[in-house]
Amino acid sequence: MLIIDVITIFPEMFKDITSYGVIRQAFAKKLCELNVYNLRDFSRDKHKKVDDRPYGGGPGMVMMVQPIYDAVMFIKSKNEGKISSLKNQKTILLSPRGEKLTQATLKYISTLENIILICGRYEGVDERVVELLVDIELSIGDYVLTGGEIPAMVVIDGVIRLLPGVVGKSESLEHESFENGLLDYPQYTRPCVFKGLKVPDVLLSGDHAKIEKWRKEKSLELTRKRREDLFDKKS
Ligand code: 4G1
Repeated sequence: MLIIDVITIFPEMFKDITSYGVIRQAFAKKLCELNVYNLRDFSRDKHKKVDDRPYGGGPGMVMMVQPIYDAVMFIKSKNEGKISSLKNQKTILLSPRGEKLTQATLKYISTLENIILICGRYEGVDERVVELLVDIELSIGDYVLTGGEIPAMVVIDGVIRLLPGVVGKSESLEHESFENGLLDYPQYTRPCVFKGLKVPDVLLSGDHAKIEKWRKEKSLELTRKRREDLFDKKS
């Protein structure tokens, strides 16, 4: 059972993420738990303020350390007794300067008992959050976003499908090619012809050895054309 705790100023953004498809089934089967905390509930300010102006000046606002510190401590004490070892509890900050999220990182996270995801907003968080609380900083990629909430949802989605019992054996084999470091081969379903475009004959041949060879070739060809970085790692 993976316990996922999220700290955000926009908890409503997470309302629906457990309602669809295999993620919904995972929660129905109680293979994981998601708790979303409103950072403002940990503010000590009468206006529930959680951000302030940056020391040294400059544009925008910075998320204050105290509400985040109190939220993490609250979550850790709530989870005491629910987890077998503190080594299996990690506090993760979603941040553009984090290590790039990969399938290998998701696999590692799927072995943990508790992750506490901190979502930044504004210009980011006070550096003492990182110094005092954060075990891992993760980034989903190099582009500018308005907050860490969508990156946190990416981690949640990617990690839940890896939990034992969530995705069946055959469905998980479907993405074996990417886990092998290659892109997926092209897929087709009925009809056999659509607007003059025909499904490749080999897929209708019933020759499973030939089909497998064709798919392998297509995977390699697509990876070489579109993702030279992945292709070079293979050879
Ligand atoms: C400098 C992208 C700033 C963004 C350079 C991927 C982006 C969290 C992520 C930013 C964020 C680059 C992520 C930027 C993210 C504070 C609140 C940080 C939002 C914030 C390339 C804004 N993966 N971005 N800054 O986007 O949190 O995890």
